[in-house]
Amino acid sequence: MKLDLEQLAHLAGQIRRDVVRMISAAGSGHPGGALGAAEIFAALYGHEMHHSADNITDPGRDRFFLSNGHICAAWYSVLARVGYLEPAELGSLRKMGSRLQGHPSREKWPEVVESSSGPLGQGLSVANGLALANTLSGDRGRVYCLVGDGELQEGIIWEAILSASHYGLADVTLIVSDNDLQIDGAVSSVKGIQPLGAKFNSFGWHAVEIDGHDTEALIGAFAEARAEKSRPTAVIAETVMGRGVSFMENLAKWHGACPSADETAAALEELGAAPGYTDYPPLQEVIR
Ligand SMILES: Cc1ncc(C[n+]2csc(CCOP(=O)(O)OP(=O)(O)O)c2C)c(N)n1
Repeated sequence: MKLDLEQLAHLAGQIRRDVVRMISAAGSGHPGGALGAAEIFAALYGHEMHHSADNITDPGRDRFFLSNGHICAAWYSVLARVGYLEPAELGSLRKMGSRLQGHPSREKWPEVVESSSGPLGQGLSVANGLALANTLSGDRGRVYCLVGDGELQEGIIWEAILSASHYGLADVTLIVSDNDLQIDGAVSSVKGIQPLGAKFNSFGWHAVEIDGHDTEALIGAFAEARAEKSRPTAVIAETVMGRGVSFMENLAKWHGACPSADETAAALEELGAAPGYTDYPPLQEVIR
């Protein structure tokens, strides 16, 4: 799927509206990081990754790991928008028995969720393992892993960062949603992790630092990663928690809070929802 920049902007907008509606309907969830990653998901699934909803388990497909599992509302939304599930199913987020658990569950959705996530820091280790297996088997799908910057405060992930460069896993692209906020406030005040670019470079990675809301820059960074043949690439994407909803932007409170009915209506209006917007429109109406 190769959507153009205008279509990707529509897709990112729809992801944001879905995120707000899904979390509001569920009564709980994590809107801040999900809203901040809308362009990342749009660029990955709408342009960069080799994948098809018509052949979900194609062994040569590119793989995606959502290591910061709490922002899964945005992931489920983009999956719906590119054909992996009916948009109406998005309304089942966090419901008993749903495939769309509050943190991605491989048990509930094995064809899509490569590894369950929620406990932070683990995704890159599994992604590395898959990339290594791909290298050994000659099956050359690329591997993408998304993490939050607060997640980089976990020790395990730095071991995985070392492993990826040690094994020369050039097919691994790690995307950091770098919003300087986590559950307890500013990442820089809880436990600083900067300068990230210099850290990744010194750990043997190719680091690219971009505006994570600039879809063209994301596409360019992914192309750079694809051209890199000996080192893994870290795309350090500067993002804004709650992006697109003014009263949520840059506030750690919205890491994991559910908007009230009034806040939901205000957020949807700000995100460009049509008056009386109640359903989950199909893809054709989103990327027209
Ligand atoms: C191992 C582990 N420790 C703590 C938590 C609790 N926790 C959930 S999200 C979060 C903050 C993550 O921050 P960040 O990755 O920056 O995500 P954002 O707030 O930007 O969505 C924490 C500490 C967890 N899920 N796993």
